[in-house]
Amino acid sequence: MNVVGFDIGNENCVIASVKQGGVDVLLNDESKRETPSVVCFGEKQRFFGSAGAASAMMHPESTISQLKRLIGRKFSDPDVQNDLKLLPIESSEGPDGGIWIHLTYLKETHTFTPVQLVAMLFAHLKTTAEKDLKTTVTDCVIGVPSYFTNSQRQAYLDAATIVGLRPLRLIHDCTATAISYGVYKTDFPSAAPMHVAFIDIGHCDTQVCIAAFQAGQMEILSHAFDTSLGGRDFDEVLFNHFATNFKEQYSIDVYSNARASNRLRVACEKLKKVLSANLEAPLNIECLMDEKDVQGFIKREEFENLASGLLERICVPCNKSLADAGLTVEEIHSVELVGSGSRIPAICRLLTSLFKTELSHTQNASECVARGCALEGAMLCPVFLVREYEARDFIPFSIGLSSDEGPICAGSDGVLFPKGQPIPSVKILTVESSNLLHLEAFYTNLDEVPPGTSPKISCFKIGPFHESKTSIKVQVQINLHGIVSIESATLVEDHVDDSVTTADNHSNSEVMVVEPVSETVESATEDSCSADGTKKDKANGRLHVPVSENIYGGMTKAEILEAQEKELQLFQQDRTIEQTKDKKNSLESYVYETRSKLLDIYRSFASEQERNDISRSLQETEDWLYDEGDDETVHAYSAKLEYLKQLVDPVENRCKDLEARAQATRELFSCI
Ligand code: ATP
Ligand code: K
Ligand code: MG
Repeated sequence: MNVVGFDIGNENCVIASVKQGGVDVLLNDESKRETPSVVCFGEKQRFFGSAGAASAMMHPESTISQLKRLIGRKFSDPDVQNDLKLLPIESSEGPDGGIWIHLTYLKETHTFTPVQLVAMLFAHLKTTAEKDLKTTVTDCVIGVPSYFTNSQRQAYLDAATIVGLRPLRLIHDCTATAISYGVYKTDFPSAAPMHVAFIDIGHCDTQVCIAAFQAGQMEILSHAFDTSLGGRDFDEVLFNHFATNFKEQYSIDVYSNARASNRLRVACEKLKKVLSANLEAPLNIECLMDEKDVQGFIKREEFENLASGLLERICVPCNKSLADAGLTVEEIHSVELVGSGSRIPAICRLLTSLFKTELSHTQNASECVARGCALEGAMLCPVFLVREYEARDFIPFSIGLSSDEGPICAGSDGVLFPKGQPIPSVKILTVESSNLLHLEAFYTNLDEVPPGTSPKISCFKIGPFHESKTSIKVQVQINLHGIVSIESATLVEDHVDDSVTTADNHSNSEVMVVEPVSETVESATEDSCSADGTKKDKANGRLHVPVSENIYGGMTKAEILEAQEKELQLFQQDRTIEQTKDKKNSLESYVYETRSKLLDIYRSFASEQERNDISRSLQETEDWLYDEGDDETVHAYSAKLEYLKQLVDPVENRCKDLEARAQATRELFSCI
């Protein structure tokens, strides 16, 4: 058993795990450390990673990347609409307002949700990890952007569940990086905490966090972000530049042609990378459109001018994270720049002048998130002995809870869990109600959450409990994933409870909020059920009330089961095709090997008749393979192979017999 860390990027995924005391990045089928985040539906099977990226050009309308942009979001969200425009796939609004992706696969139309597609990516990464570690992988820690909403987090958990992964924790990307920074560093000053800024510029987003380090511990002080600012936006600057140029120079409108747009985008991303190492770079694409070859050229300086607006935007989350942490740049000890989108030299220059310090690069820019996830996984998993390390993080968005009677909150602002609330945390509420209690969780401040986010998070039904009016103790938690949930609800039989304190400014006098959180773990082992669904806890005489939860936009158990079944079917199809390819390959190589053996070692063991028969059959099989047998079933290839083996085996056996006898004779002589 092992626990792995996943960094699911919009462009690249990285998997890491703890091995013999250190953290290793796992290798994929091509022995690479990064796996492109691509799912491609080919003619007969799905392709992932590099294979997916390679077949993307052939099947653009059934190749999906940047899935992280779509998961857990609404179709009508303007950001989603912008992203969908960049993908050459067909989509529509699902019945719950979510996104539906439509594609043709195996001559049928299929509809998938982003959760199902992310699940496919997870399945591929799981298999990759299992191949490298040579063991099954279920436990994992997955990095998520700090700006992920409740429904995006839940969507990740659902995707993981569909493919049999068990996330021990969803952890903020920058927090994972901060952990991989802090765990191995020992030279922290003892007097005051050391402040480090982490800036992660990926393919689609920029995340910034400031953390305070001391020996053996780390605390995140602030998270800031731009959800739509990453390497991809720099590609787009180049794309627009050349698309405009080509209109004049070659009279072609790349925008009007999906395939040409796709090719120019890919070329611009390459060009951008070349410009990171060179002061100028050419762009050549053969037959881009209307059978025209195009040529372009750009200097780094010109690119930087074109991208000046993007560069300025990078300062915004950096300044916000300083302000939220209450620190000036002088109080920042070092700035760690990570994420491959940050490799543009102008970004480094800009941040150096903003933070008034040389940037440090102690972290591997593309691997630090996965490494931090693996470390966190090892810390959460009792099997691993990891040095104690305390990492404190918090939720970046304020959350409120309301009943039918109005908001339930600790203060005047209607907030139950304010921005900055530690992950995890629990609060205990005492609410008066009869028969059934409805609670709604919502974001209280829409300026904090990414634009387009719905304030509605989830609703809870507590009960039924057949009593006219009673007090119910509800334990509400922010769990390790940063998701709000109700841990348990119990009937309060004894109405006089000393530990209950009524909050000051309460909109509803019947509702009381209780803190602190010490008595959160209550054993409910010896429960017995009563007729109305409440459970009696014999140990302390409390009655547990059933709680049902509905996360807006989340999947029901039945939907998850259905998705699991569908995934299994798709998986079996992939496997059948893989097995068929393997069988066909073995048949092909058997033909070639046997042919050369006939001229060599089999020569003296086969009669002329046998040699002629075998040769003829080999030739027939080869002809068949190139003709009608090019695309056959696994059984057809097996049958051909068996037939050939029946002809060849007698010769093969004679050959082996003699070899065995020769070996025995040699051994006999060596003994004498
Ligand atoms: P995200 O964090 O947004 O989910 P990700 O983690 O997949 O995405 P990274 O792998 O960190 O993103 O970075 C990918 C981006 O880095 C791409 O836009 C890519 O073009 C860019 N990039 C990679 N190498 C270079 C380079 N040498 N110069 C400039 N940009 C580069
Ligand atoms: K990545
Ligand atoms: Mg990333």
